[in-house]
Amino acid sequence: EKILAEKVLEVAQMPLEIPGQVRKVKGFIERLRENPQQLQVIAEVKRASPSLGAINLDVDVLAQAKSYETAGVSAISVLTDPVFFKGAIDDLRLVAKNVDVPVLNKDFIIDKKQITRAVNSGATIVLLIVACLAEKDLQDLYDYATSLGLEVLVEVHNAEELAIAHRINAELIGVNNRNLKTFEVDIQNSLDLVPLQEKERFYISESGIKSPVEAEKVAQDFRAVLVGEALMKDGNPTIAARN
Ligand code: IGP
Repeated sequence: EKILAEKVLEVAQMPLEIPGQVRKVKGFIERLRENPQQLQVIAEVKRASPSLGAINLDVDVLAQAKSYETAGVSAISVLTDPVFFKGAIDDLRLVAKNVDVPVLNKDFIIDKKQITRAVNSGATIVLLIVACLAEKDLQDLYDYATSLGLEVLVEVHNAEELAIAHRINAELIGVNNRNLKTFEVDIQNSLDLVPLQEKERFYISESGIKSPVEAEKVAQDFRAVLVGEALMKDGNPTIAARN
């Protein structure tokens, strides 16, 4: 709630931009389709977080993103929330301008202005968090983003939120292993929702993937993992593959 209050203030100051074209890059979903057997990685640029505080405050964002790309990740996530994650839209611009992989704008999106800003900054994927939005607003933002040609990752934490993601017909669904209230991470969160997965959608396990051990646990039932902290601390994104 603190984050959303802050976000309202931030968005109020954001200019109304006219959306341009989505940056041309092979899409994330296309990459998943091409690699049905192998767990894919979305690697995140994350300087700090509310749960950990500083992770890597003066990271060389460009070098970090380049090393992710070289390691073969399917997408790069860039935190753009300035207050709680010490991110910046300029981080995303810098990354998008210099890599050839999809870039995810990781933020708390509550307004179309943020989506327009994401496209115009070179993002090709945006995050929409079910827990942050009324279903009607979620649907509107989802439709707006897809109409621009963006891919949308819809984030859920539990069965109720997953049902909403299915209802709005999300193709890319991220299950966050981090409890938003306690900040505790548990991979079991992802595993618990496996029986509710639907065939034609792509599921990603987010947060708390610290090593190949955790990646292995979800590799059977998820197409990708979203990894931040572990890679910001030691830059080795060659995490596990299922075969
Ligand atoms: C990455 P981790 O535990 O590997 O650093 O987690 C990512 O899942 C996490 O940063 C995240 C997040 C979010 C951050 C998932 N959903 C929503 C901010 C907002």
